[in-house]
Amino acid sequence: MMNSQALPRFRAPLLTVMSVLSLLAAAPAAQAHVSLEWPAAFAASAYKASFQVGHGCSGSPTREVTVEIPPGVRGVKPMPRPGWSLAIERAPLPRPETSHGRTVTDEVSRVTWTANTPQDMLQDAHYGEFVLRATLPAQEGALYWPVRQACVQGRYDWVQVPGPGKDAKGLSAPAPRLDLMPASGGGHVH
Ligand SMILES: [Cu+2]
Repeated sequence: MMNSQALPRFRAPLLTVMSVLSLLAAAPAAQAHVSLEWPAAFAASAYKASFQVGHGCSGSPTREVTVEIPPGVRGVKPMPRPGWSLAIERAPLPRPETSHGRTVTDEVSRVTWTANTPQDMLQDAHYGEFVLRATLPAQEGALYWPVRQACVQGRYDWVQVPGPGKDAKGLSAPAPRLDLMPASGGGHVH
């Protein structure tokens, strides 16, 4: 006989695993344009955001990629790329926060990778990843990461966000989307 008290506890992780699997199954459709390698994560967890760039601008090589950090994302650390310069912009927080016993008043708001020379640029025939690490907000739901891709000729601004209750179908330049699922419990994250 099944213990009725154990059931809800058992059910939640199962649903979570299933929703992760269904999101992962849906991922290949989003691999054109710029998308996140892992499109789902737990709220309030440490997350490695890997932005996948699959093509240039109508054949022109990519020379710069900028990621705008969504509200509530903390502790952003971008991964350097050989041959590319990193620029990190910070902005004041709405109100000061405490992290590791220290008061924090600003946070990374934008990260830009720029190719140092034409040889370092990402050719249209090649595939590239632009990576950062951060702590995700505690609020579950969709989190959009606007990305701007500049090429030698032309650019794409992957910044479109679907309206409430709509999906990204029909958007020509959707912003990469991360689905935050309910946090798996407390814990200390960096
Ligand atoms: Cu595309």
